[in-house]
Amino acid sequence: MYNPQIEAMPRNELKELQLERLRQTVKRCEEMVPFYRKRLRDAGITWKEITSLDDLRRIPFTTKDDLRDNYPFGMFAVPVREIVRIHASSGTTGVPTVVGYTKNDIDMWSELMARALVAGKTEKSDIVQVAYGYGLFTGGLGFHYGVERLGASVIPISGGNTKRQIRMMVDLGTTVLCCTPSYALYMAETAEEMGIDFKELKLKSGIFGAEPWSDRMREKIERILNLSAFDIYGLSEVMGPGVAIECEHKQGLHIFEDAFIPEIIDPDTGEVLSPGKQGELVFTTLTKEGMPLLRYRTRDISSIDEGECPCGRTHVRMRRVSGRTDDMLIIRGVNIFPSQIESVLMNIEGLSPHYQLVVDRVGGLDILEVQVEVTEEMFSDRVRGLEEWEEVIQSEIESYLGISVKITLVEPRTIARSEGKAIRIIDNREI
Ligand code: DLL
Repeated sequence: MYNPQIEAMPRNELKELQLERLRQTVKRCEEMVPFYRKRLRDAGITWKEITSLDDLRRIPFTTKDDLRDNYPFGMFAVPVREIVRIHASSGTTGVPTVVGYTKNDIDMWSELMARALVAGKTEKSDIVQVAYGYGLFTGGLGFHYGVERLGASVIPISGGNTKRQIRMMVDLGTTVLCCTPSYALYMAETAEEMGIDFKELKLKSGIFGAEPWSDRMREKIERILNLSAFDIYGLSEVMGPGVAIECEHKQGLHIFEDAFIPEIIDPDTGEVLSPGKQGELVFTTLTKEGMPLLRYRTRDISSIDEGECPCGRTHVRMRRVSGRTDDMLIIRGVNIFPSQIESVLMNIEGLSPHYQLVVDRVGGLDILEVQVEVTEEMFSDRVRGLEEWEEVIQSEIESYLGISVKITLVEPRTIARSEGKAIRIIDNREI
């Protein structure tokens, strides 16, 4: 379903298409969504004045709080009777965010997901196991419709029941696995316990996303699961999975620019940053009817690469998301993302990929504890005892981050496994 007419479109044509779609989207927002009508009026702009893509900057940002304030249907740009599907994100802070899709939205989403699957080396002849959760979460159904659109065979197994996942993989000859990277690792561990070697399975591709993961984690997953792993990005507010995906070169994720305009901003000032600079990702949707969004602040940290990609796709790439502005830990003044610690851990040969960060405040001082599970290699290491292992991990992390951390080796299997998004941080500090 690779669509060269769109994915390899010359950039000037792509920009014309974006401008036309942007005008239509702003018009729709202005006419159909009271929230946007007021926002745009207050900012002194109307869709008629959008004559170049640069005019986008005149439009105010939309935030998660705006969606919460308009819960449940206030951001919809069509009457509810035209909405054919509703998803919601659980929202860690209480109020969920609701997203509505028209029939055309589902159609476009399916097409983008089919394109994403092709970028992740999936073909019509493949058997695709969708182990993302089905339900209000967009992962399961988003992938499901994409696989059907592509014409491959989908196993809609959803998340959980890990032994059955492995059985199905063996019995049905799954060739493409779709789940979170942390769940993929959990599956690997379960398969080992079941005496099943991934080298004997037919898996060739894995399409993993919904949470940050590092290149080191990718290497580990590729080695253990014996497949080629692709990073897929998306968020429910903007659509779901399929906003961006890596191609075979794995040098960033191509953003489907016929459907979304990406920007990178300084999260503190809102200033738009130039290509290559790291900041917060912002998206404007270009085709959505049910819930179009103008300059939605994702809180995800990334940067944009406008360089050419040898795959031939002309759509820009975003760097892998390193974390969220709200996941950033500030420990004694130093900003730390869990993914940075993950990269250091994954660089140390023989370590377990299961880790957790615990933050505490003792006597006014923030303490960052990194819990890592002991592995067989550590137990049987004749050169280094466990204490020395702790010291090695500690000095690697400290030299990378520049702050002191506490390392705790914990028994195997004590860090909770995830069948969906992994929880990496336990913050015990009182706010
Ligand atoms: O996680 C959609 C999705 C499903 C994407 C399946 C990929 C695969 P939400 O539950 O709304 O939607 O969570 C969105 O998850 O803002 C990021 O912080 C994070 N996220 C998603 N994909 C990635 C990724 C789905 N590849 C939030 N790398 C986003 C890092 C990711 N973080």
